[in-house]
Amino acid sequence: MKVVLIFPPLVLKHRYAHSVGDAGGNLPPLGLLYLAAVLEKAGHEVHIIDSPVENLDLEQVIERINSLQPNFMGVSSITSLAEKTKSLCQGVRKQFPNIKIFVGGPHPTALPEDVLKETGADVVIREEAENVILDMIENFEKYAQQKIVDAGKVKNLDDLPFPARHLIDLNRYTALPNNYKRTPNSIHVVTSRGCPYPCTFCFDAKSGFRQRSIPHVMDELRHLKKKYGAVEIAFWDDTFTVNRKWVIEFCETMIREKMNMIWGCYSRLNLVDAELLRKMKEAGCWTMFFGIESGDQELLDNIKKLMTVKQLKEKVRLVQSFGIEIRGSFMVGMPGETPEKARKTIDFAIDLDPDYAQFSITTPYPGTELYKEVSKWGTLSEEYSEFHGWSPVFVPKGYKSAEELKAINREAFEKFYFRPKFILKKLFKIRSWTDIRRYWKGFRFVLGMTN
Ligand code: B12
Ligand code: SF4
Repeated sequence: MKVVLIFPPLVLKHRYAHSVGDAGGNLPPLGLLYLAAVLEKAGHEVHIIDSPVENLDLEQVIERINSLQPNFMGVSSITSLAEKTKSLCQGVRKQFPNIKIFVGGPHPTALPEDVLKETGADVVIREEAENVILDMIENFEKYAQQKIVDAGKVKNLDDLPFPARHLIDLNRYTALPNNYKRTPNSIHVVTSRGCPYPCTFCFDAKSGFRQRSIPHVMDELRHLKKKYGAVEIAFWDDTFTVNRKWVIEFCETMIREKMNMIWGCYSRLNLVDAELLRKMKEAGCWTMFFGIESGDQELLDNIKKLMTVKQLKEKVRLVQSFGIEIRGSFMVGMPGETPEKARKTIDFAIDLDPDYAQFSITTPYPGTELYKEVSKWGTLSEEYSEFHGWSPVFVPKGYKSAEELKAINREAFEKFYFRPKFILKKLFKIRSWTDIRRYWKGFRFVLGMTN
């Protein structure tokens, strides 16, 4: 069978709600590449259309489908792309009625009935589709009768083949400027899925943590080094350090095997300590992303952060003492927030002084606890195309308007980045042309966010 798997069109300006220059920040669509690998292993022909990266609009995607004439089309959807997913499915259904259509990804997982109705797809698959995709392609009628299929979670991640990266041009993917050091074409890997924590705004809260074995991950890293010359890896696990013992062993293996790769990861501040950080640094870790969220205890409690402001500060200082760069993520427009409380968060960010800070606007995605209880905290827009983290779709009761929240978001970027201390620190860190290029891109990104 011929299967085409698609990520719908999305331009950078819409994704960030501001003009951010050529910031980069595209990563290979790992979910689709895993599904492709499962199908290819069984002998099916798979094509990937990653519209944002290939700069395709809906018409061009449909032209591509026309030239490919697949038997099946699978579309990946997130909330901000619900409308685009609908137009794509309806357009293809109209022009090519013989193509069987299925959709999946976070948004269809959260609202399967709505997505089924709007898109007119034959099948909506919830959750991790590797569990069912092959059987669905080979026994489609059974699934078409069921319409909504719950694939559940993949229990043993070692059973999965490596993502089919050969189906895309990796050179087209460039990381955000604060996310690479040696080469913009940083390659990303996921060693675990799910997160055991309960943050109310997060789509992956309490999603059942599972991790690959170290030999399985090392095999993938060796393959990436050999085939693509990978010298830098970004681990995009939700929370890389949930299993401390695993991380220590992994680091020891990286050191023992002299992998000579530098890497970064996402983590939680309660899940790092001195010994762990020392090992990570020794094994090549140079940057970590932490959700810090707020400098106000009440706001942290409202989202079930399970940490105190004091703990957050102590742990940030600890990571800084190891010379690992910190990308701190803060939120504005949190449940219970007022502009005064948001300013407390901005001051906290400045006091912590991470290497980079992002101030996203709280977005209660369907499927999250916050989405379910949102009326308790404020008002929510139904304009799904704006659900990407940079538009004030949710206005807490403590704000007069969405405009007021937008202004606080701008203020946060301005106050954090346009500080002489921050600018000087960056200038002193310049070591190469790569640094100059990425700081320039980063500067244009911040300028965009403050306009
Ligand atoms: C890596 C990542 C990115 C990367 C790569 C995105 C990509 N193209 O894959 C980058 C940095 C580019 C990115 C950008 C954005 N992201 Co993002 N991202 C993630 C992250 C952290 C991991 C995704 C991942 O690779 N998981 C591992 C793979 C194996 O799982 P998966 O992608 O979910 O795919 C599985 C299932 O979902 C399903 N599936 C997925 N697609 C399809 C398609 C079909 C047909 C089927 C049947 C099944 C299926 O099967 C897959 C295999 O099990 C998730 C959080 C998370 N843990 O899921 C957020 C997440 C997906 N991102 C999110 C958002 C909001 C965005 C942005 C809009 C943010 C922004 N404004 O910049 C943009 C969108 C632009 C874009 N091109 O995606 C939200 C989506 C929430 C929502 N309901 O909309 C998430 C859930 C994070 C969150 N805030 O909670 N993201
Ligand atoms: S925000 Fe981070 S720690 Fe909290 S549930 Fe989501 S992935 Fe886990």
